[in-house]
Amino acid sequence: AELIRELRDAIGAAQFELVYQPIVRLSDDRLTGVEALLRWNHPARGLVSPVQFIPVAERTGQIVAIGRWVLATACRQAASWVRDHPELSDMSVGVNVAGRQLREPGFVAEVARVLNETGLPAACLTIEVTETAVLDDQESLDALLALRALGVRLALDDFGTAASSLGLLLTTPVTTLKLDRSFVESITTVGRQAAVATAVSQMAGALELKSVAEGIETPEQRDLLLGLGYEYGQGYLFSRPVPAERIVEMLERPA
Ligand code: G
Ligand code: G
Ligand code: MN
Ligand code: NA
Repeated sequence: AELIRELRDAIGAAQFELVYQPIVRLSDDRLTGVEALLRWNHPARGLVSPVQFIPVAERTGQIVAIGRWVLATACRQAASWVRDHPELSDMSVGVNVAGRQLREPGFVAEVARVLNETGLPAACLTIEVTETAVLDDQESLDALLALRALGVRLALDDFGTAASSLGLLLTTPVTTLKLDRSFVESITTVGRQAAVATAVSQMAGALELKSVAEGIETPEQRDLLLGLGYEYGQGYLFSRPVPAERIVEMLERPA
């Protein structure tokens, strides 16, 4: 209950912050995008993980206000990167969106308004939803179709961890699959993880979707996933989530 009250005050008190984790092209480690990740600097508790407060905010509906702030902040930031680095016209910023936000009436209109106000090209925004967030309902599907019609990209996050994965590929207009890091963690050439990772990348290829492998921590994992057909990767090997200023440095001094 205390957390709920504190969450209510957190936006006004500017206690939220976004960090950005690079998404790189695996063939050359070049930055091709970032994922925005929310951090809560609580005055007394210190840094509170989204794992702790996002589920609470979803239950209370506070996720809608928090999500609005995340979307506007990430788009404003990305618009400035794209403006200052014209070579970045293909880059995208990934914004995580909870099921409750997606189904909120007016969510698509808000995305359209934020793109318009910040001047961020629609293709430079990737809305990341988990398989479980996209319930098998008309509201979710309508929202995804409308976002896609705006030109926004759609990523299925944590792909492979929920029961409904495959059906969603047929019913939703996703553009990107993000292979969950549980498949990457202990991947070896001969193991079961590699078999699943291969199947996912082949499916992505056949459906003309981008494939991103998450949670890459070692060069061995990178090489293996590249060999299995993954074009993009994300993980501590390339960079932890970092403040916006660090992304600017990476952009201005490419690897
Ligand atoms: O960055 P970290 O590993 O702490 O993120 C933990 C979880 O919180 C991840 O599943 C991530 O998708 C989720 N998360 C991070 N930022 C946001 C956000 O802005 N909105 C939503 N809905 N989830 C987020
Ligand atoms: O669910 P989602 O994919 O949005 O979660 C992103 C989370 O994964 C963030 O909290 C981020 O800090 C975490 N993460 C990113 N890269 C790595 C990695 O290489 N290893 C591990 N263990 N976690 C990672
Ligand atoms: Mn994500
Ligand atoms: Na994930």
